[in-house]
Amino acid sequence: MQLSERIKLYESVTDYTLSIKTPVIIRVDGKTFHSLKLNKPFDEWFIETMIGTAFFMMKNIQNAKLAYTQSDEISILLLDTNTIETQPWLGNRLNKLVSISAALASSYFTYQISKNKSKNMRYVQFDARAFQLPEFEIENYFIHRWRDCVRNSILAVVQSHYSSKVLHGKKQEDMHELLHKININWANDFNGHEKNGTIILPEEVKEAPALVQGWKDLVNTILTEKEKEDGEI
Ligand SMILES: Nc1nc2c(ncn2[C@@H]2O[C@H](COP(=O)(O)OP(=O)(O)OP(=O)(O)O)[C@@H](O)[C@H]2O)c(=O)[nH]1
Ligand SMILES: [Mg+2]
Repeated sequence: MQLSERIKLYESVTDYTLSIKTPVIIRVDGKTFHSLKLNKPFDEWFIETMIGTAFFMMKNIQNAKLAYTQSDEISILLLDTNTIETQPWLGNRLNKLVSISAALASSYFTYQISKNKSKNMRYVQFDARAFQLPEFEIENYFIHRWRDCVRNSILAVVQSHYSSKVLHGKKQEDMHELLHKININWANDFNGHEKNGTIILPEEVKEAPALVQGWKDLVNTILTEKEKEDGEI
């Protein structure tokens, strides 16, 4: 067997391709972002930069219908179902989906941090995963990430006032109680992104896909590309 043929055979073993016409989720997550020097419990620059990163990814990912960002992660929903001819992004080749997504997020975020004099310059990395879910689980996937957001948000607030010793074994209701004792009301005192994360829609769509309507109403912090350009965030 010719050398070129042989090498192609080795490469092809892990050249996985996802199914066409089946929803794809890509999630990127910042690597060791706990070590970035950020304001506690929430860092406004960081939140804006994560939202900017999500917009940048949406612009560069074909068939991206919605992004959801919370904490240091961004989930993107891709649907190649506009028409029967619609092609999947990068042919749905798994290695390409994850590597290009991680590169988009890492390069954009690194550029932003390099422009901010008050943050230590760092070449940041995002990991990425891509997978498929049946349509009926798409909303459940986003509910699952949103619950993670709410849990982390309450924890971040309570941790900025109480030691880990006091918080050991405490449930979410107990944490709310601890905050009430010091006149903090998580539900009223923090903005939409800080509590629920942010949904980002492409400008030409303006509407979240029907399959996530219930979850969209729970999050209720929604931005379109147009709003970003108008400086509304
Ligand atoms: N201070 C501060 N930290 C934040 C904010 N948003 C996210 N983070 C940090 O980002 C981390 C995200 O959690 P993880 O992704 O599990 O932690 P990680 O350090 O990035 O670790 P890996 O993802 O496993 O590499 C949180 O633990 C926080 O430390 C913020 O607004 N302010
Ligand atoms: Mg992380």
